[in-house]
Amino acid sequence: MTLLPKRSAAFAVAVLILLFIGALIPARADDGYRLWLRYDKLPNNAVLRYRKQILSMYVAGDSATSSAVRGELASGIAGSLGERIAIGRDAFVSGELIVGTPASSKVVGSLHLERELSELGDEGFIIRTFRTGNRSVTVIASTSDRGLLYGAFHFLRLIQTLRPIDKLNVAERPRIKLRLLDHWDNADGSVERGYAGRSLWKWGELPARIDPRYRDYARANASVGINGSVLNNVNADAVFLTTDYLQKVAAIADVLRPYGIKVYLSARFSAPIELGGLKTADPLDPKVAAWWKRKADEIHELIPDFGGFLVKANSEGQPGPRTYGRDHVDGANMLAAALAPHGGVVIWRAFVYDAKPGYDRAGAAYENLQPFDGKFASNVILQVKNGPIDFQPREPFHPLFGSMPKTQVAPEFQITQEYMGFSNHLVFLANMWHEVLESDTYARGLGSSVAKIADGELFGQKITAIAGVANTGSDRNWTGYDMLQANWYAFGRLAWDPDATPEAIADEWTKMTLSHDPNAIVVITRMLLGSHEAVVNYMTPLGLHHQMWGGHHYGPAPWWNSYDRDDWNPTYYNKADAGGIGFDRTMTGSNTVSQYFPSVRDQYSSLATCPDTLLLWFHHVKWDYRMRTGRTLWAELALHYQEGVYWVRNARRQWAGLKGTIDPQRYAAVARKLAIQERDAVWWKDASLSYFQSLSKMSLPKGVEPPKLSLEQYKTTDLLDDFARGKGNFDENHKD
Ligand code: BDP
Repeated sequence: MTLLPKRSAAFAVAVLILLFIGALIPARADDGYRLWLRYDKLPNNAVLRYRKQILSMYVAGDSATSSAVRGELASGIAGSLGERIAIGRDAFVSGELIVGTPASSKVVGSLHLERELSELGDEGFIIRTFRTGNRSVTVIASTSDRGLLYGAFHFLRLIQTLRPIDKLNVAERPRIKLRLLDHWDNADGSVERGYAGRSLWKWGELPARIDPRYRDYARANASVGINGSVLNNVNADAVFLTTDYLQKVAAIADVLRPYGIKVYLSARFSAPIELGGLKTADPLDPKVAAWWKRKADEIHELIPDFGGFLVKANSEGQPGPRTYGRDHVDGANMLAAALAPHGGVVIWRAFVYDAKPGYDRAGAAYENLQPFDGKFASNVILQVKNGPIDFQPREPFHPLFGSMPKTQVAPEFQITQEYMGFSNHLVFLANMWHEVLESDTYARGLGSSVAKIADGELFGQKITAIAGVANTGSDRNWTGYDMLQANWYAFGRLAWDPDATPEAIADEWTKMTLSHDPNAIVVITRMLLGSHEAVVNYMTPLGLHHQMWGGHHYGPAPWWNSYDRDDWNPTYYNKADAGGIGFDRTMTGSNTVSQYFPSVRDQYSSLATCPDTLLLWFHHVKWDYRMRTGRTLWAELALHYQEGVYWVRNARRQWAGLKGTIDPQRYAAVARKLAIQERDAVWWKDASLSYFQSLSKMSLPKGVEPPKLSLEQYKTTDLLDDFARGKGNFDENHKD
């Protein structure tokens, strides 16, 4: 036996120790920055399978988008397979991955794909395996470089989720044309309803310095097909329309452009007064229209592919055409005329509600906008929130979907969790959005889903759109909570295909972002898929809505009645008293239910057919009303709250079982968040039940844990404390 010299022996021991440690730590610490585009080396068997399929790669074209595609595929494949990939020759050589348009690539040009590709549009793509004899190549083809970009990300997703790639035959096109992220970011770097740090846009240093993060933001969006970003808050500051700011916006647009993303701005309707020195912003005043026209020209000079304006008008104190005695159509069409020569659009929000005696806020947007169906210019889109009140944990679909067949109606979802525990609670929103998108409006009889309205299938609108209010910020992991990256991802996937299932999205995201461990995948996807129902249960079960603490909207406050505007008070929505609880929106109440098409209206109107999930949305029900289960409404309500709490407790336990299969940094971060969520879920249940019990005077059913504090304590304690803000001593704050 040869003895190693002393130094090499020590070295060998050190290596062995490192290897041993390496074997114990499943994955190195991960701060979440890379989102679902991690490109870490795949399990060995997958590497072996994929390697012979991707021996070389050829990406045709020399546009900025083609080099983005080249860079992404090179790093994605190299990372996943653990070795660099050879540069290809655009030839039928075995194992070559060829990416190009019929015009830019010899091989793609020879395959006669033109007809098929043109049917998929300029964002669609084909990924297909072609064989001659024993040679096979994989082709990613599109009519445009943008289509290639989406194809490349699709291909990378197949690898990251360990799907077979030896017999590919994929043809995809996005169902919705404008797939937008709305940022509610302010010029001072703050983000309205943002829970992930500061704004991504560093206005102070733009346009001179370009934060490298903008590019990673663009990559993430492109990877899920998002093709537009509205950079600033709907409560808009006119400063964004100054030349100074437009130059900054142009610098961001330059970074996003290669990734197929256009920039849009929220426009303050009174900007002609604030910036132009005019006396009015009356849309019918020729000077006002001329000012906007000049502004649109200036913007397009700087940003030739500028997307357009998003406008919150005459809503929550914002100026709008009605400020000057005009209507929504006057306002929207005037702006649309300024943008039309440049191909820009106006996205007009339907979130308009004015309190008046005896009114029902749930019906306000319909009353305000529906009469204008067919009157908007062809480049105006009406952006309609779901739901009819305001991004609540559960609402029925908005009655404007289906009732404006001659208008381009676009759904607006909220990715940031203003009403669902900020960036503290795990809520996979794909389930909620899917529920809305699949809802049948009956606008043209059975099968008239919101999805078919959004994608233009039902009414044939030319411009279709969908928007999500972003949950991104300057936090290293982008969304403040690693698990909530899933909602950014899911929004993009549903915008691309509104019929995509939450199950498929959860599965993809988990494999790409967190783990390939089979048990971890089962546990995490189950957590994701159950999370929305859980939050509905512990916050607003059985159709309750708008029960949150005023201002920040974090904790529960069903007793809250101190706002002058009644429709900002939770008591206005729960209408709880000694007799019962719920908002009667049927004929005997506000009759807002009549805004729906007859089949839906009838279903919701009748206590016998209204689903339990929307019961208290449409009906005021006695506490001792017998539910389908045979239990009283009171007992059912209490058990739903409890169910939500049980779910979170169980999720915590399940997560604890994953220790060692998830990298330690994200494992610990998620565990902390789940601890906050459990504390909050218990609080929501206890505070809500304490208040409702003070009215129902009924005792809690078996199985429901009694509240620990008095109603007075819940009323005077703000749940948004240091613990919820992630400050203070975690262990002291939370003992189990
Ligand atoms: C409400 C938010 C408020 C937004 C408003 C809107 O509380 O911050 O400005 O929606 O969408 O939910 O305009």
